[in-house]
Amino acid sequence: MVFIVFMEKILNYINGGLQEPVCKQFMINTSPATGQIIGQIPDSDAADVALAVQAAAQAFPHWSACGVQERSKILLKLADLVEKNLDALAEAESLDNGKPLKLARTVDIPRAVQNIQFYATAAMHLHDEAYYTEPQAINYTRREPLGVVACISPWNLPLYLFTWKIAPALAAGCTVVAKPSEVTPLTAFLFSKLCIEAGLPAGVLNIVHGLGHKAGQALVENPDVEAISFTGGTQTGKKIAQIVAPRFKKLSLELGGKNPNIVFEDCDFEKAVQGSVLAAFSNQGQICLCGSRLLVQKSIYDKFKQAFLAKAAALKVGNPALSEVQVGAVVSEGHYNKILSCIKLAREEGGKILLGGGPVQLPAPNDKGFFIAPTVIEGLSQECRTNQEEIFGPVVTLMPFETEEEALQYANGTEYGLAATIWTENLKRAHRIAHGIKSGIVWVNCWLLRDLRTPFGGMKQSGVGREGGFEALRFFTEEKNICIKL
Ligand code: TXE
Repeated sequence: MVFIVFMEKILNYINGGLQEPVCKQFMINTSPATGQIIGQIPDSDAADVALAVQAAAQAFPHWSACGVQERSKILLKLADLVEKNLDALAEAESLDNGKPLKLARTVDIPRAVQNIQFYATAAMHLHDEAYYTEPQAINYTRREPLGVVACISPWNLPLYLFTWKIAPALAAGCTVVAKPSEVTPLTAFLFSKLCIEAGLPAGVLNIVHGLGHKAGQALVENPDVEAISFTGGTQTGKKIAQIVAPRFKKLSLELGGKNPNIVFEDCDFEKAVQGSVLAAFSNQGQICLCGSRLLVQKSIYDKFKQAFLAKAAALKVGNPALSEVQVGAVVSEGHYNKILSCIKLAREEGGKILLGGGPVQLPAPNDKGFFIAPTVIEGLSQECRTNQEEIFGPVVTLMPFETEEEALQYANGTEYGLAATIWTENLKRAHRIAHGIKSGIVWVNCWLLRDLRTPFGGMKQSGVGREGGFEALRFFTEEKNICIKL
């Protein structure tokens, strides 16, 4: 299949076919790197969600009962098709999101392939428990797929996070209604065409495009949806939790972060600088795992600051299509304005801008794009809003600390608890700090090194539940214990 991504009229994927929304209303989709219109997005509402949920409910008995091998075979075929279309999908992702094409080609799309392959095979290894209740009974526990589930994904890693949710749900035997972000709907649409090509039975996966408060909320509220797997902002997560709590739906929330990146004086200096730049500015800082608070031990603070600034200043901001570009456009005009207002706030709070601090003006065809220079700020207190609130852009703060206790106090001093990175060559210190940090993920001397078998998720306001490995398969299934009297 050859995709033509320019001026794409996106359609919903419901019951195995592509269709316009019931209301026939569309929104425009723009490329953040040029400001140009690149297509139309269905403005779906509760009527489309109802059709999708109905299709998923009809598909559930067969899909859940056909056996894990059958599901695995189709999912692996789908993974192959995504791999075959890697270039076109990467181009679409870069066009839609503003991220460097190279990043989409080497990270986003390959990871989407891995997500599907991983869960297509992992599901075959999910085992049940059995207990011999001597001498009178045998108990065995069956994990049953939940039914119709909702997967709601964000715009920062569109196909990567979309497949990270739907793959375990489908592999576990659930049928899915998915809502990709309205900001970056393109690759999910192209993916729906690949589902048709792969022979995924009608209704097993349904993709409804539209606004969060409209299509998304209708999906969350739908009484026939058994569980919600959501990745996005903490405020949206709270709203969803309020809706589903009285309905006792299962809920997995992957939310924001304000992650500390802690550099000790005994680190491997070059690796720490290199890794910290990557953690700060990858994907324009729009990854919930980005290290946006750089905590550096006082004895090496000045040396580290100079080296970090030099590396960050050398990052090439520009047209995402060019292979030498490392920082592309941020995702939308709204988000661009949000990030700029955060930088303004940092100034008002007394922050000193060491690097960047505003937009980058590029020549045509990117003169109307949303580019922000990698920005480094120092001189702010731990308690100020800039150090407490998620900015989700290419903006980091630098803070010195003296002792381990102080580093831990700063690291844990926000309402978030998603990820942390520690740079030290002292193994005992690495363990001590890793154990003291309240976050779901801790990286030592690396960042974003992922093994899909490991639990992934946040503490505190960063979320509820864990994705990854068998955790996700357990989320999409429910135990039933069967006790047989001998
Ligand atoms: O996310 P939203 P937004 C953070 C980041 C960003 C902020 C807001 O700080 O600045 O969140 O981003 C759907 N019912 N992250 O506004 O709105 C929406 O359509 C059901 C962190 O773009 O949370 C989209 O599909 N669904 C992050 C998805 O939720 C609703 C990734 C996420 O959108 C809904 C992105 C509703 N009421 C942003 N409202 C991460 N953790 O990786 C919205 N949606």
